[in-house]
Parts: sequence; structure tokens; C-alpha cells
Amino acid sequence: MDLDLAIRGGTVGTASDTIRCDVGIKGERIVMLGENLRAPREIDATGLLVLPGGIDSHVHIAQPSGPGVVMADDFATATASAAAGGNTTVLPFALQQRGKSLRACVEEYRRKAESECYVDTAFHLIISDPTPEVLGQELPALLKDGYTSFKVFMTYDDLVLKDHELLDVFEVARRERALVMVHAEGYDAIRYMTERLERAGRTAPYYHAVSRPEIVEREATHRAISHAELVDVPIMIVHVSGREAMEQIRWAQSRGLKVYAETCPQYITLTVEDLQGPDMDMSGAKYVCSPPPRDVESQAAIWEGLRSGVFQTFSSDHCPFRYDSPAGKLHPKGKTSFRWVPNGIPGVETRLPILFSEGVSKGRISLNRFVELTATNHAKIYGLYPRKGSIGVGFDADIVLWDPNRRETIRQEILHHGADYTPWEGFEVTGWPVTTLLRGQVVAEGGRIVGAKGAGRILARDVSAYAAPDRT
Ligand code: DUC
Ligand code: ZN
Ligand code: ZN
Ligand code: ZN
Repeated sequence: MDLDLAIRGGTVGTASDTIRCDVGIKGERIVMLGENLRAPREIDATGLLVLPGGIDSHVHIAQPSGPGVVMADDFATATASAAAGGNTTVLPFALQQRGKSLRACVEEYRRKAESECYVDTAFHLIISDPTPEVLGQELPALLKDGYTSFKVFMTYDDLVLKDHELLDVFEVARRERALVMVHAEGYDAIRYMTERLERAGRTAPYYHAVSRPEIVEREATHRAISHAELVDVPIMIVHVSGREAMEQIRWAQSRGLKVYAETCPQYITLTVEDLQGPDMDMSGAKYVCSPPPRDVESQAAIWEGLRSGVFQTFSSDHCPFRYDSPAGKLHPKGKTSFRWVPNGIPGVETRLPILFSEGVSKGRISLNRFVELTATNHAKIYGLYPRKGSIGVGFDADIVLWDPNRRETIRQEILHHGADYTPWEGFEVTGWPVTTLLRGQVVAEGGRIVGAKGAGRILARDVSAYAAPDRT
């Protein structure tokens, strides 16, 4: 067969194998793996790993975050940042605003994303208003259109669902075979802690973490699991921060329940001390995310879960706000209490280098586990497999050429996101993406974006086998 492009001399890494071979590409797909492949275009990958492009199944882009607060990324900057970081697909959220039709909200996101993306994009939904109309008509119709997963929240004033609503939503997910993602932190406990801290004058960003201790996440995780078991529906617990919530998930998994789990770079590299800043000052806001980072023992527990298989996915939870801006971390009311600091940190570009360096380079996880946690499982769980998520015949030619020996220091000035800082300023890594190809075309190379804006497609996804209930 005539090839358009051959990637020669590299070492191909998948979730199961590490093989020295060339990759042959025709059009947008991988059509051949073998030795000595020749093509009109050739890329020399000698000394490099040839990996499936990263799939980040948890990012927030251009999502409304309260009055006066603006996310730092639009679809162009977020997907450029993703590409530079070795990713070829991102899954952001289309947020339903209460009182609005879900369909109208989704169409608004699509319009914002259309012709803007550098990598492929597929939306999850966020259900904040599960009216009979939404659950009975809108959601089933959207699921048929390829929005096959959605997130629900157990906290935040304008997102939290009551338990009976969670159960109603779970039931629809079961019937329609949708994969439900759960933000598991308990609304009432956080509210109690927040009010108590504010009354005591403890309002610095650091107290954000105090207001949401592990017990609050553990309780909600257990409650979500119990509700899911009652309904017999698989769930994905997202952004698991530490040992306590993880133990609930392991317990559920050991009982044979389909409870999946995701963790993120912040939970293996940051701690609650980062929120203190040098002097309990506002700079701690740079690390305010939910759940908050914990301690080094929790980091060790998360590593154990990454190794042993408690976690299926490692995502960024990229949720960027500018630090030095009243529309970001310095919210107009921001200096009065941690409660006003927008929750979230940027990380779509640094996810892969951090896990590769801390995991593969330091010998904590294998290359194959790295690929599984950052690409393959995201595709499988969210209905993009076998189109995406591996290097094999028939897959989209979404590929990152990775230099396992390149040492780099993470700095704001080398990143492409719209935020004005990175929580990992000065963090040293070994292993770095060199070239990112989206469906056979180079989109990022040597830290520069060379792809075309709009070359990224908005994807419809299949129903996921991971969403199948146990009983029929
Ligand atoms: N949950 C997320 O998933 N991202 C940012 C903030 C949050 O609460
Ligand atoms: Zn109800
Ligand atoms: Zn969340
Ligand atoms: Zn998130």
C-alpha cells in the first residue's frame, strides 16, 4: 500500500506493548506497522517514543463560572495548549445553566468551539437542573446525538443536586447507557465548615482546603457509590484527591461494583501547604481547586491506586483562571474570603510531562500503564475506542513523539494556555512531547503550534461498554 507518511525508527508504546517499529499513515489513519516503511513524507523518530496522542477527558473551557468571573481559556488557547502538551483529543463540559434548556446550552458551546480547535473535542454534559423535560426528552435525545456522558455535582450552590435528583439522573443514565461522572464533595458539610471558618476570621485562600477536608469527600463518595448501587448504574468518581475517598472506591470495586475513578496531577505533586503561599497570602489562590490537594501520605496512596488499578484515568481537570485579575482568582469579592476564589487550576499542557516524569522516569509506573492512564482508557470509557486511544491499524493517526530523556523546567513562559501562571512554576521533569500529530498532520512541534485553527473536529461519541449495568 502507498503510504502518505512514515514515522521511522521510534519505539511504539501502547497500553499493552512496547515495540520497535515504524508507523505507516495514509490519509488520517494508521494503516501499517512494520519495518523499513517508506513514504513521500517521513519523520525520523530515532530515540523517541511513539505514543497515542493524549486524551484528556476532564477539562473546562469557556465555562461560565459566576458573575464577573471569566475562564482564562477559550477553545483556541485551550486546545493549542493541549496540543503543545502532547494531546490530540480533549473532553470539555457543556454546562446546563439552571432554568435553561440543555440543548440550547450545548448548542452555545458548539458554536464557541466550532472552527476554533487545534485538537479534536467532544463534550460531556453537566446536568444542573434535572427537570422532567430534561430527563425525559432532552437528555435521551442528546445521548443519541453522541453526548454519551455527563457530570453531576454534590456541591456548589448553583450545581448541587439533591439526593433524590441524583437517583433520578442515575436511573436515566442506566436506561440510556450513559456514563455518569460524579463530583463527590458534600454540600452541607462544606457550607458548615465555610461558615464556621468565616466567623472565626479564617478567610485566606488556605482555608479553602480546611473547609473541604478528606472526610467531606469520603462521605460524598460513599453516598454516590451507595446510590449507584441502589440504581445499578456504573459511575466515574472524578478528581479523587487522596486516601479516604480512594478507600471507598476500592471497597466498592472489591464488591464487584462498576465504580471507576480518575485522579489528576495536583494530587500527586501539590499539597495543602501550597495554598498557604509564603505568608498565608492571596498567592495561595493559585492552588485553589476542588477537591484541594492533600498531604504527602495521600500522594503516596494515590500512587498506589495508580499502580494497582483503582484509577482508570489520569486527567488534568484543567480549569484555568488568571491569577492577577478581578475576573479570575482575585474575584471582586476575593479578598474577603476563600469562598469567592474561583475553584480550578490550569494543567492541560503539563499533565503528560508530570505523569511521565514522576511516574515512568522515576520508575513508579510502566510506560504501558502511562499510555493506558492518559489515552487508552479515556477512549474506552468515553466511547471513542477503537477510533482513538492506541497505535494500531485503523486508529486515527493521533500520535505524540515523546523524548523520554529530555529535561525541562515547567515555566509559565513556555506554556500556551490563557492563564497567567502555572501551579508548577519551576517544577523539573524528565520526558517531554516533541511533536504532536492530529489525524496525520503535525499540530505542534518543538513547543510551537503549527496546526490550523479549526482543524480539530467536534466528535460525537459511541455508547460506552463501561456504562452497561450489571442486571438486565
Ligand atoms: N470541579 C471540577 O471538576 N473542576 C473545577 C472545579 C470543580 O469543582
Ligand atoms: Zn425526584
Ligand atoms: Zn468537579
Ligand atoms: Zn473539573
